[in-house]
Amino acid sequence: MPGNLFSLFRGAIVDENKVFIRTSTGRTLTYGEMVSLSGRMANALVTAGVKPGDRVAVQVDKSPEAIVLYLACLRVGAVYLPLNNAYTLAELEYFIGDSEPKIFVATPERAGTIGAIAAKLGVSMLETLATDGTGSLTNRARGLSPEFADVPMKGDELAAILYTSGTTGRSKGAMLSHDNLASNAITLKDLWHFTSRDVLLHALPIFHVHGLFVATNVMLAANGSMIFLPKLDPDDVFRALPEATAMMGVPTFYVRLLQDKRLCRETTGHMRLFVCGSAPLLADTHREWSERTGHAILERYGMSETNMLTSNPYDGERVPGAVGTPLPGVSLRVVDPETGAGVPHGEIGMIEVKGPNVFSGYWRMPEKTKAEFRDDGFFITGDLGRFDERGYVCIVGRGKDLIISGGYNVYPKEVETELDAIPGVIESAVIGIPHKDFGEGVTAVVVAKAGSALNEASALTLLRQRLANFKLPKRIFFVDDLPRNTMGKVQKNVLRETYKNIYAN
Ligand code: MLC
Ligand code: AMP
Repeated sequence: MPGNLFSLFRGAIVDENKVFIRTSTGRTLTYGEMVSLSGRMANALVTAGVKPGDRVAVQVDKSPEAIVLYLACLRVGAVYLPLNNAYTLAELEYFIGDSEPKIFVATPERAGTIGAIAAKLGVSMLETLATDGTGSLTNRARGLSPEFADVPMKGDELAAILYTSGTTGRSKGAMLSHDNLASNAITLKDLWHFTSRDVLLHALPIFHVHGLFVATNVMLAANGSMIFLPKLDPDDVFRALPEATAMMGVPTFYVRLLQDKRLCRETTGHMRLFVCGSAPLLADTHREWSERTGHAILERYGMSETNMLTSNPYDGERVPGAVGTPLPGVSLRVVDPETGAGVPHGEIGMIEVKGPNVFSGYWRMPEKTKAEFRDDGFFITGDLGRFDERGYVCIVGRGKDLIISGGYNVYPKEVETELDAIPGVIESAVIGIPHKDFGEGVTAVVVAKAGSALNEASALTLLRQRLANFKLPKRIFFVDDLPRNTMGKVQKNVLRETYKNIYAN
């Protein structure tokens, strides 16, 4: 492994003049410019007092400079901490308090409000970065030298922290090392045949594993190019397809593009690979995509804590409804969730994993870390699956109370806690209901006090101030009682059955 991950990316550059990122507005950043700008930005971070191990929290819009900031953090040895730009101030307050960043980088529009919270929590530095690359951070970097001696890192030192929500409602920071990220970048580049001739159509957000560590790191390791779209806009996608060779997306991308008449063999004729992950891809969507385009989507499986774990083959059968075989170097076993003993081949159990890609633990949560690792070092994913007759892994459900909506994780407990805090609410239950666009739709069932004037609209208005938009229930139903079993536990399965068809059309 390369020590500092940046040295892997630098070593992969065969052509400095090659475009690394081109935006939908036509701005470009070459590999040579990426190296010099990240050097300047690394110098800017150091002059701002950032030291190896310091956290750099970032909530900005998608831009080439945001990626450069990530790379500058690697070069400095700082810990990059990207935050979803849908997070509310209430959510940010928790992340800032928990991670204690040295510096917070925000969009110019949010700098005022975030600055006030950050200052209250002891973060002395606030910098800005806008989508067009302007802002106090790039101003600071402009006059500085492009030369920067990358800080040597031990492979197990931290490169990034990714917050993922938890079953208790408290988000946990997954600590990822330089080696964790390097191993996946190298493996996936090779497995999916990425080279410097590739152009990746990149419409994902860059604050999660998929858009940052899978898409961007793989392209960096391949010295390939990316077309950066701010979001999944079908018009932008069809404009970019003739120049692209590959795309990575969540199932909602594929579901939405299938609804577009332009999707056919001709419009996808320049592509060599479509990758999907972050949520289950329906076998029907896989089949329909093959029929319309002639391309079999390559589905893979991973998570924030582990990066990628399995993949369907590049050459070979890509099976609808299966996530493929464990990546080289990854050990994956299926066990009885209670005892931890292996289940017979083909039977369903808890998926546990081990490998160079697996994180070292949750930031400042040793108890949580201990609870989610077995004594022999295997990480308990919380996903239920089985091996099929080909040796492919099939994910059949989750042992964790988690909803995945449009590729984003939503833990019911977090939404329930916010609902229960609303005056007039006695209790609530939040469930995921099949949704044709988002895969699962966050749905709340609420018991209100007699005479309360609370309704769906007023509850949503209150929630909107507290929770990121993708966590908001698509529907809230008011009932007299929640169904309970003899132990007094809410029967979410009964609720799921009651509301199962509400998003069918
Ligand atoms: C947006 N909205 C969502 C949503 N995204 N609602 C539920 N789930 C989502 N994921 C809501 C907004 O609140 C808004 O509601 C309305 O939809 C339109 O907002 P938008 O911003 O225009 O959304 P859109 O561009 O349509 O985005 C949908 C999406 C996007 C699915 C394209 O969410 C997306 O890019 N998801 C990818 C997430 C991702 O990268 N996951 C990877 C995690 S890593 P209103 O009411 O305000 O109109 C991981 C590991 C791994 O999981 O294995 O990869
Ligand atoms: P996150 O914590 O956001 O990284 O989400 C990780 C979770 O997404 C995993 O634990 C799985 O439940 C789910 N996931 C990722 N990829 C797939 C896939 N291809 N099929 C089914 N679930 C997936």
